[in-house]
Amino acid sequence: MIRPAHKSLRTRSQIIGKKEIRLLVVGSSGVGKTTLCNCFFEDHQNQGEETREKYIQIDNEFIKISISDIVGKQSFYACDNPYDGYDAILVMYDITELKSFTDLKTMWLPDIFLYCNIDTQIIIIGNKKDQEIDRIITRKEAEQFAKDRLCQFYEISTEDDSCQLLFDCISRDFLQCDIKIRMLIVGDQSVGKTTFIKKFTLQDPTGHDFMSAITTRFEMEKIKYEIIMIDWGFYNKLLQTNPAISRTIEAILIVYDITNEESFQNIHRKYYPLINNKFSDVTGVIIGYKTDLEAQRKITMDDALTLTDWLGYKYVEMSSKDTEDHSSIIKALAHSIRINRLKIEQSYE
Ligand SMILES: Nc1nc2c(ncn2[C@@H]2O[C@H](COP(=O)(O)OP(=O)(O)OP(=O)(O)O)[C@@H](O)[C@H]2O)c(=O)[nH]1
Ligand SMILES: [Mg+2]
Repeated sequence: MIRPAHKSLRTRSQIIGKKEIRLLVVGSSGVGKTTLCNCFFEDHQNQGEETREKYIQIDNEFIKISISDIVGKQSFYACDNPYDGYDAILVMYDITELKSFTDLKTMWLPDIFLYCNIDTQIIIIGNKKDQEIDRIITRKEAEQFAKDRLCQFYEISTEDDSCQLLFDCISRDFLQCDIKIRMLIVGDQSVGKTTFIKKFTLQDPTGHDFMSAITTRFEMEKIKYEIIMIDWGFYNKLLQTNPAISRTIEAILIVYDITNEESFQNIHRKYYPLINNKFSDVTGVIIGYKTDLEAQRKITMDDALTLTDWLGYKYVEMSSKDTEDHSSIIKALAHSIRINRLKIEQSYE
């Protein structure tokens, strides 16, 4: 019986300036887990050992990579939560074996979504791409499958150098960020959510069909942050493929238009009940948008503050016409989430 993951269980090495990456490789029998580990450790005799470590050099930095292979299901499930404490979980299937992909969909991923730490990167890996002739799972299908679940995706073969490349990509990715935070943005149509994301990320989300998660990175006090901003429409889509998605969201931004009364009423009529039911201890921020249209303002600052105080959320007002970008609010949020994580970590020590 796996111990249910508490939201506060997080990967320790994700906290700050890590020099160690902890990986777990899972997947059905015969997909190539042990071969992949042996390939990385350049030890082709090993029949499987729980955890092995190796230092690799990326640019001028040495980082320790530790990889845990599942050796026997009994010992794997004997611990409280076998998915706890990893920076990334590599979920493997064999591109020539349908059952290994079905197992990944129905067995491995649902468990991982439910029990892994909230900032663990889940990486789907299709192995044995050298056996193209026997391929059953197309690259396109698996790639889309991973994308719809916010997972990374690689196809490899342990017979060529693609597995070394895989570890190189994973390491570089981790060196680029110390902390990953998922935020959800909600609000009525046309209140300015897309514009807000655009101003903040300096990217154009319209190209993403508005059903998207947009990733942006910044550095603050020498800490590298990665923010994954998820739109409400995409969140509902994610919910179908990963019912445990809500536990990975640490902040919610509710946007309304100060000239549109209904968009304000919907905060407590529509969005607050949804959030209150589905998310626990998220940081909430309400954003009064379009302040450049002061003459048409319907919601006074006092009305907004009364509501936000009552809900226990922070309140800010802004406009897309503001000269600075919108990063200050996101940076303040990210900072308070990091402090909160540190407090939780300390309480575990
Ligand atoms: N053609 C090909 N064969 C591979 C590849 N990777 C692994 N294999 C073979 O697949 C078989 C199973 O590999 P293992 O690494 O033992 O699989 P595993 O996932 O560790 O399996 P269990 O430990 O039983 O769960 C072995 O015969 C490997 O040689 C690959 O990329 N291409
Ligand atoms: Mg094995």
